[in-house]
Amino acid sequence: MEMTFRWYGSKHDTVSLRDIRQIPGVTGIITTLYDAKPGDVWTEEQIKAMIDEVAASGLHISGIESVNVSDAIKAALPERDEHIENYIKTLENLGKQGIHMVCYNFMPVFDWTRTELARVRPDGSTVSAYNQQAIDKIRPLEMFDMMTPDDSDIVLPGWEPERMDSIKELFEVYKDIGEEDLFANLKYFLEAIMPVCGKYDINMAIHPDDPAWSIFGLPRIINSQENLLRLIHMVDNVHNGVAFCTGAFGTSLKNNVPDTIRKLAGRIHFAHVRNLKFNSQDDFEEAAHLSSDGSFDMYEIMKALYESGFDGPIRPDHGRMIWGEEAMVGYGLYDRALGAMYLLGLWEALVKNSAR
Ligand code: DNO
Repeated sequence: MEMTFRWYGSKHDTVSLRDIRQIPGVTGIITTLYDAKPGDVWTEEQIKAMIDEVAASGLHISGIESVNVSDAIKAALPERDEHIENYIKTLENLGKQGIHMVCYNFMPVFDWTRTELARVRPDGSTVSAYNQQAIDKIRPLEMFDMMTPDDSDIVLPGWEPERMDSIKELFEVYKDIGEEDLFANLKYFLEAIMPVCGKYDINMAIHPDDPAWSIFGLPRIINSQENLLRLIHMVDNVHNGVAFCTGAFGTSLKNNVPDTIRKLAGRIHFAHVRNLKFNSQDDFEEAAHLSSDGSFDMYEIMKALYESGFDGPIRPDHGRMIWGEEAMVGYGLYDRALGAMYLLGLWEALVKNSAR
């Protein structure tokens, strides 16, 4: 296990590599070419520049989150094969530069979705939150207003405006695509990229849908234990794995988080570990990483990762805004640093206990 931290690059992030370097135990950075669009080829020069910038701070890149998969690939549009070719070239260039983990998602149109970006918690911190009734009341286009912080030009990851230019057409495209079609398109994509992943030893890590159910009638498939097992078996190659996000997968109270981690042993290549506080199945908010601040048993989650032999990068996720920090929602420095410390503490106890 390596403790890592997500960083959006010096152009976009309020958190610096220097700040991250000072969090005890954090050695790896998870980042992306933030200005690349889904379907683009990432050149070796671009990748090298990113690697060098991180290395200069005494840290290293532990993986990419994300190389985004275009809707042309997800929906099998005419440009699909061209975009897959480009994805393969990107993987090849990443592999040549020594990067071995790539996170992606297969959610149509929208990435992670929240209905509030700054709900105030009893301790005065603010967090993002989800309320199903709020979603049921709005049209998909209005999602952008919800995911755009009021008083800043910060763009949330997954909600880059240019990705949303063709939203109306995309809804038309997905009208006829059901879950089985989406599974078939995912299989097609994975089968095409497995050879390059084998050649460069790149572990693909799919991120679960957040929330773990269909919104606005769009199909979603990476949302239950059954479907995650189906995913790893349908392309039964160790490089076809999961970015296990406790907060995304755990949005559905039907999902047993530790049990699913154990069942996916050997195929979890990346872990996002965070806590959620449920007010009901239809209303939840982010919490501090500490078990008692939310609804999850974080010790059981870390124990399941430890006992199933998890050996990849792990990162804290969706921190609260605390101590007056202004940053990208969920991605400030302070609460994620606290989260990293807590997760490292749990891990140290697990290691020492099992050695005895
Ligand atoms: C949100 C993130 C997601 C995730 C992508 C992976 O905070 O966890 O945007 O990075 O779904 O492709």
